[in-house]
Amino acid sequence: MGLLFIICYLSICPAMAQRMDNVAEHSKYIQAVDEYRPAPGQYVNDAPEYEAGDTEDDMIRKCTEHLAGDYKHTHVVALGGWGGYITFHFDHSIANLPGERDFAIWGNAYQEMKNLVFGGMNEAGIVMVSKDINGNGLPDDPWYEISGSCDVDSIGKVIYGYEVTYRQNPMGDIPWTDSRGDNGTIDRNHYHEQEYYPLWLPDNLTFKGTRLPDNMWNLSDQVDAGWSPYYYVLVGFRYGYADNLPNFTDSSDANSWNYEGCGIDISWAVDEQRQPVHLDFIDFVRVYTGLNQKCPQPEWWGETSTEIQCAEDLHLEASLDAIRQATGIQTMDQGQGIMDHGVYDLQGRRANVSLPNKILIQNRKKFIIK
Ligand SMILES: [Ca+2]
Ligand SMILES: [Ca+2]
Ligand SMILES: [Ca+2]
Repeated sequence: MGLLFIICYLSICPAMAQRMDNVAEHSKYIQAVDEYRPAPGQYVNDAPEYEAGDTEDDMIRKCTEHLAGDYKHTHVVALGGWGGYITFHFDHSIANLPGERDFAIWGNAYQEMKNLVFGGMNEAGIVMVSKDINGNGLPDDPWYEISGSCDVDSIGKVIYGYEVTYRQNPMGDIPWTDSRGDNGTIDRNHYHEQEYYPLWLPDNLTFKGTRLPDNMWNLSDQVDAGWSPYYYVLVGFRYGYADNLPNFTDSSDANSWNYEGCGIDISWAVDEQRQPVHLDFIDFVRVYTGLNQKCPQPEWWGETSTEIQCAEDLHLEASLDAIRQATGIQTMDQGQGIMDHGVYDLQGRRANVSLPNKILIQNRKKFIIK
């Protein structure tokens, strides 16, 4: 136990401490994107735009330019068909507050205008969370899926351990095969003339995860054919996904944030056996398209693809307070009343108080100098 504690102490705490200062210096919004691997789709290579010669790192940087910051200054990023994903982080660890939603992901879902169903353009993305256990700032630690409402509302209809592989077919429909022996295509349309296969990624892209039950209903016979000859809707799921429910509870009120519908409680995280896991903090969030379906009309909206625009910590101050309590480390400015005597490093050696970003000890209290 003692050794474990020391390992945890050395690996987790410095990373947390470096991501924590004063509230004013922190943002509740996405700081940067770590990974971007969309599946093929009509918005891929376009949101964000691929330019000749772009590498995967270039596309990740463009995603950061789209998604970092507040809602007014961010732009939609498309994840393409089933399985396509993005991973991002904040400038601090997000705490899991008991009984509360902890972060929200904003997309472009909306309520269909005839109010025939709950939702209408809901392209649910499955959310995953991860904690930077090894403290290296990279998303290379265990991942846990957020168990959304389909797990309880659609028992027997959710496909776990699903897998899809996409093949290149330049400027043509993109073929896919799945782990159940089915196959299909992501179809081209004349609204989007660019290549649909992510041009910076290799052929045979394979994605693994959970497939949510198809949510597309054909309600064409319920609307006036003069208004629209066909009317397809994507019905919303109750909670626990991205790009599933509208960002606002009242579409005419830009302050009516839909925290209930778009918020995620870290306590919903489950392991591969779908058993709850306890996470006190998370450092990385991943979102992948959870639906594998397309609208059959060639002139309609094609494949279902999750889009996200923004994400935020719903309780920034509480996250920072929780980090302070968890680490017991105070962040100090240079010259903030630290006397240059009786200061030690973690190995118990006399230390120079001007050492930046090192955990030091004085009077049995840990602190870190910025
Ligand atoms: Ca929570
Ligand atoms: Ca890591
Ligand atoms: Ca969408």
